[in-house]
Amino acid sequence: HKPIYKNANFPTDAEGRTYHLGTKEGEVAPRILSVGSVGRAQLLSTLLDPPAPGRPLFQRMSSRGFLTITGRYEGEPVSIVSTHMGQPNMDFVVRENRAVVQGQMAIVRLGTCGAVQRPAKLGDLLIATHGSIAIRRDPDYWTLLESSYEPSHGNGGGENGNGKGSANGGHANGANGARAGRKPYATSLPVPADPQLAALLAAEAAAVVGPDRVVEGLNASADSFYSSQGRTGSDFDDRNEGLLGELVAAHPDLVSLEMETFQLLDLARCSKGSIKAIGMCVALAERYSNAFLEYRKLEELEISGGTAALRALVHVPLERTPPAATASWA
Ligand code: R1P
Ligand code: URA
Repeated sequence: HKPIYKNANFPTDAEGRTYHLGTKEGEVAPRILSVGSVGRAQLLSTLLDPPAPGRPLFQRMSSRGFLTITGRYEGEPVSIVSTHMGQPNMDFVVRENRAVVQGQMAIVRLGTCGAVQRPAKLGDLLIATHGSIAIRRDPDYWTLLESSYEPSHGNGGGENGNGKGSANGGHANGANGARAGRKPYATSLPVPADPQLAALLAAEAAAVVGPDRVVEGLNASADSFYSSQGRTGSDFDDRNEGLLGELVAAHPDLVSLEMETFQLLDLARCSKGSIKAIGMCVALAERYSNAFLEYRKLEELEISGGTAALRALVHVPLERTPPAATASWA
């Protein structure tokens, strides 16, 4: 049957299930491991405590392909949620899980990423202890490159746009003025990670893989795998040849480049104290050498990272709220 959604502001169906993740109160634990793919969620669910008789793992795949698995790790309820890729998907995961969980939450992302500079190397676990910055392609930069562009209002095109027939020379100069100082890629200020969760995760990661394979620093989350991560090619006019160099020069502590951590940390920062969050990634690519990890090695690293993430999740203190009486894991 097709669900009927009520309330366009925050749609839920008649059972209280969210619109994209499809879960309701009682199905999701306050401690969440967010992973990029369904396969990683299924792989890491093998680390959970064996289901007790009469208490199987909870599993639900939503119509949009978000998989939620809820069970226990070291006796503590946890959920593993496949998040897919990019900031809008992380937005669904954080907001829709927040809506179906009572009390304080902890969310750890385990992803893959590019290692931006040494000492981070292939296969290392890179932890966003210093927080995350967002990198966004600014389409206005290209719009304003077109000489036919004509700002429709006095200064509608940007900070220096002079509009039609301006004193400094008509259409093209209007666009030039609007373009002044604009860069093809905009970077945000950093948002912080939860320091307690970061310290726990770093200690657990070092215990699992050894301290020389854990690197802490700043993360950058881009709005593309390609352009805004500085990947170059001839099909598009991306103007990103200098991007990686500029990022490293501006942020000497930058270690990882991927696509979701910023959104997680930004929403946690705006959660009125109700979400503690951190991101960790397996370095799948070395952006400084162009090496890419052999894919057959990834599973073992996902298990290592997942083990560290689950341990940190169950050990971080949360202000407790009794679970809903209907909780499948209660
Ligand atoms: C791109 O290939 C994807 O891999 C990284 C990026 O953040 C993006 O989601 O993370 P995941 O492996 O968690 O998906
Ligand atoms: N995921 C990304 O987003 N970038 C990389 O370089 C590798 C994985």
